[in-house]
Amino acid sequence: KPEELKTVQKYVQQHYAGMNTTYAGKAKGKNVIVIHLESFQQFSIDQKVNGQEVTPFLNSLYHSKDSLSFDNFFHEVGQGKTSDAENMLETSTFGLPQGSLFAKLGNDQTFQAMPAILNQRAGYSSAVFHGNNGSFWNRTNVYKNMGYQNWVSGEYFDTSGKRSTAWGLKDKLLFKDSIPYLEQLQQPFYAKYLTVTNHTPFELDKEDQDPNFQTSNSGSKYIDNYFVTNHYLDQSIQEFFNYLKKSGLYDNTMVVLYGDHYGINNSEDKQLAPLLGKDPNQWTDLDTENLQRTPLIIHIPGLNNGGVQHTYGGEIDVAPTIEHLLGLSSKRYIQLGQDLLSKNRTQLVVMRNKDWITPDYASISGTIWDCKTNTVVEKPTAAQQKLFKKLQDEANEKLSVSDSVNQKNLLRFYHPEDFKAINAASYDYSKKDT
Ligand code: GP9
Ligand code: MN
Repeated sequence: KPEELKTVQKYVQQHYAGMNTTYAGKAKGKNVIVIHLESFQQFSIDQKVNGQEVTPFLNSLYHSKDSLSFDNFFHEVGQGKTSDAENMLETSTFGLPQGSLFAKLGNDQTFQAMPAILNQRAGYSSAVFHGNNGSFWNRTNVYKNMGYQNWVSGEYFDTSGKRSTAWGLKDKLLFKDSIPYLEQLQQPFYAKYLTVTNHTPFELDKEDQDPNFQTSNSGSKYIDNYFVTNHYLDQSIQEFFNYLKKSGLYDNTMVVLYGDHYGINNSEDKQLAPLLGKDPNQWTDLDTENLQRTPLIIHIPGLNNGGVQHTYGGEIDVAPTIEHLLGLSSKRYIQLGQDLLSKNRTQLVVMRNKDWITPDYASISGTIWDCKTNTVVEKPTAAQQKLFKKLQDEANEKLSVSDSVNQKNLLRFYHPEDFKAINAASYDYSKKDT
């Protein structure tokens, strides 16, 4: 066992935050559907344009008492964008400091990821549904190494002509055309949907646009288009929920929805500001950082005691949260996140570039901001200096532990209880004639 792995194990033991007994096991035995909302940011939740809600259905899920929703949840991706988000949700480790982990290491990496954990601990089958080519972000190789049983990518669907945008099958069609495959999955299942239509440059054919929705006139075509594809994404989710209810799957399924990263680049911030009720001339780097929130909505039919949670967390924290909701302890795994529902968690969100944010302060490119006043901390007291150093050290440590795990492929040497190593060769994703 290498020395590095001992250091990692010690870190994980020391940072294990436990679970929240009010919610642990609340989704035990249920199917899990993770819906990756491409480029969908928190500011769109409850946002109105021309007096109209942009995403009325997602808003209703967000506010449902059957949902655990998070309003201080941040994306933590690096250059691997979607693939970094996926990596965090599946493994509770970060992407790489440069490039995409999926692309750079995905061929040979030892993963102890959600599909395999849920399969081996609780008999879940698994599948990913996506409207783009299977090879994008090296997914075919990565998913085999993660133990995904089914990878239903663009090759499985009719993606011709107006059925697709530049990024693949349009979301409404993805949900609809996936149903025959979804219905073949043995329950309980762990299924992931990667949407694509709400992807920059947010272009959508007229006939797919809701004639009753009038978008903004912000001066930025990205922003105006963004609300149009947000609205389309919202309708696609609503249609999928209608199917889940009609088929009866709904009652026995936990649906986890999350935004993978920003869609609106900071070059558009000044045009966005008025729509968010802000003065563009007063826009700060902290305002930009605050926009890195993406929604996380965990919808558990019948939960009844959910609500909007204000804890500060990020994508790294989702896997242990899901495991605990399913009644599975995460303690035995090398997972760097902390259950978002735990009362003992540290509210320090670490970004891939070593920036960080807490409820009180944020570090952005080495400058410390006071989150309450939206100003730079010009003259920190001795106590503040000590605190900022402690937070930065903690952030650096978390990233370096993650990098050591991933860059040295340390999980090769780690054998959690009841976990059998994945044999990638045993998965065949080619489309079979049925
Ligand atoms: C491509 C899609 C987009 O298949 O997942 O990835 P992104 O460009 O957001 O990283
Ligand atoms: Mn993405």
